Formats: sequence, C-alpha cells, structure tokens
Amino acid sequence: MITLYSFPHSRSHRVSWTLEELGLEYQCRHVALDKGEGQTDAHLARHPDGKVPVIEDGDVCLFESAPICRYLADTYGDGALLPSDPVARAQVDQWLSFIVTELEQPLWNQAKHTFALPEDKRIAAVLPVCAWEFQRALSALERRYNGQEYLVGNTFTLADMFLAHTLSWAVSMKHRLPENLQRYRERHNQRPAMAKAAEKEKAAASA
Ligand SMILES: N[C@@H](CCC(=O)N[C@@H](CS)C(=O)NCC(=O)O)C(=O)O
Repeated sequence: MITLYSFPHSRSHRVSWTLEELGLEYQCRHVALDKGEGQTDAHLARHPDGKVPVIEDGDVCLFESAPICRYLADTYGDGALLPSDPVARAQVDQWLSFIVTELEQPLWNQAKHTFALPEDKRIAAVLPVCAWEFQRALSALERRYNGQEYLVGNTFTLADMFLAHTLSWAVSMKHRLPENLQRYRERHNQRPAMAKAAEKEKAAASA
C-alpha cells in the first residue's frame, strides 16, 4: 500500500487529494514537524531536508509535491488528472511550474518570515515585498484566467488541484482574490476527494 508522510494544512494535502481523486488505497503517516520529527534520522532518510510530503510506493520513495502527484497520475491515473496528449500535458506542467515557482513562493516567504523560520532569521521588512510579488503573480494568472471551469482542456487536472490548493493557502494568509478566481477556488474545493483527503490527514495527526 502507498504511504503518505503528511501534516495537516501543508503541501501534503496536494498528494492526499491526488490519491483520493485516483481512488487509490493509501495510509497517512503523520510527521510531527512541530515537534522536530522531520529532522529525525528516520525521516531524513526519506526526505533530505526533513519535510513533507513524501510517499513510499513499494521500492519507490519520492519527495516534492508536484513530481509526486505527477508520478501518481502517470502510474495509476489512466488519463485522469494528467492528459496523455503531449500539448495538454505540457500545459499542465506549465501551470504546475508557474504555481510552485511564481504564485506559491511569495506565500511561502511570507509564511517563513511570519512563523516558519526560527525567530532570529525572520525579517519583517520582507513582508511587503512578498505581498507585492504575490499580487504580481496573481495579475499574471488573471491575464490567462477568464472564468473557465478548468485551466487545461475540459477536465479537472493536477493544474486545477494545485491552483485551488494554492489559492486557498493565499486566502488563509489574508490575501484577497478577484471574484472569478474566488469562485474557481470554491468550486474545486467542493470536490468530495478534497474533503476526504483533509479528513484522512487530520485523523493521522490525532491517532
Ligand atoms: N517544494 C516542496 C516544499 C515542501 C515543504 O516545504 N513542506 C513544508 C510543509 S508545507 C515542510 O515540511 N516544512 C517543514 C520544514 O520546513 O522543516 C514541496 O512542494 O513538496
């Protein structure tokens, strides 16, 4: 069975959501990042920087949310979440890259300089720059997003999942979204797989 190393409300949710969308059997193993469990030898053997998500699937051990989700869709999806057409697939990859390198990074910097880094490494002056960079990436997104149901083609893909997840992250950090992206986020967050995935990570944390 596939094992997902997870922490609620973190990027591991992208992976649990993928696993649920694909209807795969898996177990969540909570990594108590807040108690230093990420930096134990056992977890560093799975992830070189002691983070989540990580998956183990037989002999395969992978870290980084985007390649993990691509691996799962490619291996088990039979066309679901990741199109087989090379152009559509490249478009999904294009959005995944944009989301994790442009849209997400200012949010992550904001989080790091607000609570994630050790206190003596946080620089408050960076926060307005993070807000500016996020708005810039959001404006870029708005130039391509015209209220359509899906980012690529006419079906839900990893690009939509990553975008819905990252937009929710932005909202949780008090960023305002334009109306059409807010509707997009709410619509995709209503998918049953998304709630099931969150529940499973939460249950693992309290087990
Ligand atoms: N680029 C990585 C980021 C992984 C990451 O930073 N995970 C956070 C949780 S969202 C973490 O494990 N943080 C613990 C730490 O920084 O020690 C991915 O997308 O998987």
